[in-house]
Formats: sequence, C-alpha cells, structure tokens
Amino acid sequence: MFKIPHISPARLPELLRRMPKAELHIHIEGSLEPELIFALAQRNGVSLPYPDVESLRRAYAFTNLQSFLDIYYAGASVLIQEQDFYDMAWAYLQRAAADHVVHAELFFDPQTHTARGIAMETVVRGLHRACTDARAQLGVDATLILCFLRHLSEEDAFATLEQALPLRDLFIGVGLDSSELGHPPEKFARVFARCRELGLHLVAHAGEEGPPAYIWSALDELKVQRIDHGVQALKDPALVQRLAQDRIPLTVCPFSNVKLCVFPDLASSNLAQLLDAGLAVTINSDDPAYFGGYLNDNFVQTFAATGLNAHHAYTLARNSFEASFVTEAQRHDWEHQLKAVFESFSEHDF
Ligand code: ES4
Ligand code: ZN
Repeated sequence: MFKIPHISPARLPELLRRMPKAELHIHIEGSLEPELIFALAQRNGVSLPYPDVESLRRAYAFTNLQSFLDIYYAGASVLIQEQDFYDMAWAYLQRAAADHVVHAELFFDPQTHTARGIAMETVVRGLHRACTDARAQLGVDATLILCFLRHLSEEDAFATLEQALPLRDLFIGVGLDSSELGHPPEKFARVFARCRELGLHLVAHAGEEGPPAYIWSALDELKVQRIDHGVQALKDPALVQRLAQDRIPLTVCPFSNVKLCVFPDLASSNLAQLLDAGLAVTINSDDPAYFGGYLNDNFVQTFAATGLNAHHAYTLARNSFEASFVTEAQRHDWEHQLKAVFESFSEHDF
C-alpha cells in the first residue's frame, strides 16, 4: 500500500484539482451548455421555447429526475449534424483536460437522436472523432458507452443495438439510463445478454431514485460490471456486502444528487459512508452543464461539505482507474502518475 504523505488541509482543493483522475459517469448530452445550445439552434435553424441563454438557465430548477430529463431531452434537439456532436464532445473534453481528467468514458443516448430522424452514424462518428482528437491534442483518453433509454421498450433497445452494430468498434459498452422508477433493469435482460455475447462492457443506472432491488437486478439479471449512482444501496446491508465482496464500482454524482433532490444538500451526501463500507466509489459529474459544475467542482465542493481528507482523495482517484475499462498496463501508468502527484504535495516541499 502507498503511504500517503501528510498534506495540509489548506492545500486539499489544489490537490483535488491537480490529481489525475478518470470520469466514468458523464452523459455527453448533459455537457451541452446553454450558450452552445443557442449557437447550435441558430446554426441549424431550430427554434427554442426560451428567448435567451439566461431564461433557459433559469429553467434549471429541478424537483426530481423526470423534471430534469424533460428539459435535457429538449436541449438535445439542437443536435443535427455530425459536427454538432463533435463540437459538444470537444467542449467537454477540453474542460476534462483542464480538470486533469486523463480518461473519460462518455455516455451517449442515441435514441434521443434517432427518434428525431438523425442517423446513428452521424451521432457516433461525430462523438468518436472528438475522442480521437482528444487523445492527440489534449492527452485525454476518451471512449464511448451507448446507453439505452429505459422508458422505451426492450424492442426499441434491440433495434438501436442493430443500428449501432456496424459501428461496433467505435464504442466499448452499453448502459441504461433515463427514468428509473417503473422501469426496472430486468426489463432489458435479453438485450443486455446479447450485448454480453458481443463482448461489450455493461453498466446500468440503478439506485439513483430507485430501490436496492433495482441494484440487485442490475447485478443479477443484467450482469453489469459497474452501477451508476447506487447511492440507495446503503438501505440494504446484504447488498452493501455483495457490492464490497465483488468490488462492483459505484459511479456517484454528488452535484446531480443534490440538484435532483436525492439529498437535500452536499453535506447530506452518503459518499463517506459508502467509502467507509469499503465500496469502490468514484466521483463523477453526470450532467455538468445542468447540475452546476464539472468534475473538479464536484470534488472540491463535496470535500468541503463532508470533511473528506487527502486519504479519501487518493482512494477516489485510484478507484476511478480501477473501475475504468482500460488495460492493466494503462491503469498502472495512471496509478503511478497519481502517486507522483501526491508525493509532490508532501509537506516536505515547504
Ligand atoms: C441522467 Cl442524472 C440521470 N439519470 C438517469 N438518466 C440520465 N440521463 C441523463 N442524465
Ligand atoms: Zn447519469
């Protein structure tokens, strides 16, 4: 085990910002800033039900997941051309680079676009080109995870998979997102089984608003490798034991949980309890353009509100690499970089 050097609490925010990290729960459509929504609307001749950026931003007052999703899907309606998808992903990847995100796995929602007559290829090629450029120009390693919308049918998910198969090499896995309550994971058991046969990585949102039973179902029926959110797991001690035993990562999103009223404030986040239970927790931004900040903002403000320390910081960054779908060699390289940054923050430097 790496012995964490003593780091003064005053330097914790700087350390949180500087440490290399992976982001594993970011919906790329949720990175679309109001300014870019308006720019793309103008470029594509799409009319919006808001007169300007400020009035759109004022509408970002959510009461639950569904109240957010309604406005999030409306925002995505300005994405038409391949270049629009590129521009959206590129803007996120530049912010990720500034936050010392060295690896990002980007969720995208193809059904939001194909339902409007946008070709699967337009979506995937635009996003993938941004990922390729990020590696070359920003030093950020970025991959794609295709999410099925759970409020739609499994048949629709199968049709979406079919459309995506010619582009199989451009994404690494599949996920499950959108309205959780009333749409349990087992609704998608057959399509996830097919994705497993195809060698795709599997993740699912579960236990964001939904009960622990949905997390059990994501594990046992879908056989996912990570749980997105999963914060409701603490209600079920047997589930916590299972998650710890199998080292199933939870991609927790603190700003998201507050904005969607899962918790009343950041101080009420159960991140520390999840970490104390020995779970492989990570911190993520979810939909940063809608929830008030990108990854480093989530880290700095959550640490300030909950009193987490440099040990927690190290664990969270290390967990983000452990939970990533990358080669072992790549993971070790980033873990080495992480240690080097912590050592450079040692008190002995003063
Ligand atoms: C989402 Cl926060 C959240 N939960 C479920 N589905 C989503 N899609 C985009 N953001
Ligand atoms: Zn999410």
